[in-house]
Amino acid sequence: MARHLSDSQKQTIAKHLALMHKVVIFSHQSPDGDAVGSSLALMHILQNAGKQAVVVLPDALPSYYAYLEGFESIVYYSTDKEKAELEIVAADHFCFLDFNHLDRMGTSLSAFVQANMKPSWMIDHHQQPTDISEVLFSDVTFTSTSEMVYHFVIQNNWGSCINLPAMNAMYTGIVTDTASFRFPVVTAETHKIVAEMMERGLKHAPIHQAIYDTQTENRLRLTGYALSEKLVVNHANHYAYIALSEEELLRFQHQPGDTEGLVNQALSMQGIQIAAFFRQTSDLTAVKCSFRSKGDWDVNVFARSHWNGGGHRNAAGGKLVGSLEEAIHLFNELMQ
Ligand SMILES: [Mn+2]
Repeated sequence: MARHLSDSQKQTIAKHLALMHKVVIFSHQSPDGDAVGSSLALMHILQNAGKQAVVVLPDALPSYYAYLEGFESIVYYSTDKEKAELEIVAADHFCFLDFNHLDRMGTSLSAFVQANMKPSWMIDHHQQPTDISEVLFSDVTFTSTSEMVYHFVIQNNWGSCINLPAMNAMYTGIVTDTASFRFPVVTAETHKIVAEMMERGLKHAPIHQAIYDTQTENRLRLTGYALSEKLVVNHANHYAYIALSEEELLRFQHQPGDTEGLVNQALSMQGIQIAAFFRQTSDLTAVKCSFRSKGDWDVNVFARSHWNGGGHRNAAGGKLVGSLEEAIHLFNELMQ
């Protein structure tokens, strides 16, 4: 772990930069604000450095990220596989942002990338990275991959390539991964970076508004339903969870991102140390899970050990093949 790139890493990066013409930037499944923010930021910066760059994501993003410049240029493997594969084959360099196992892109995209591997950079702040890239910039002490992209660019002296679209994207990643600067991982340096971006013209208020004040009526009602009807609390063992079936999600015409943050609401209750959110996948074969904790309770280990997932100490996710009832049963059993 290092907050700084080594001299040999910088030399490798400079060598790559001299050779690269066409770059594909990847992030993880169910992309969030940091996934899209770090990816679009690096795309803009590489484009300003005279490179062709495109972002390929495994599946759809919440539509409220449409304010980000370059949003419309993103290629989604789930709906535009052919175009994504053409970009992958034609590229001479890959960047992997905000994830550290190729599996996090899904089995099929991961296999295609591996079969067409190029020199690559991996920039990420999750635990236990795989060492598959020529340049691995991995450090769990950063708030977000977006903050790491800023350091990566400054440490390689391409600061002049950071334009307003790149700053909007990086700020989005920092804000969403820190729940608006509230998590312990936020440092004075995080605020200094934001201050520097504001001096260079970043306007923060419209970004908060676009992310947090543009909920649809359906999303707000789904939140209300989940909290009043579906929240299960075990006060004795200090945990709470919400589980939603596909039928319930359809009733509220669920869109990607609509259930984001529900798990944090469960955790916000007095006396609750661990919160979970479960939702059935649309094909009904599996359950997606999110876990949050307060203090030392390590949900990364919990998600890795039992839920085919991982993440950070206080925020992690996973996926279980099986029914919603099976997931809830397992969770209750593990929490005893
Ligand atoms: Mn992140």
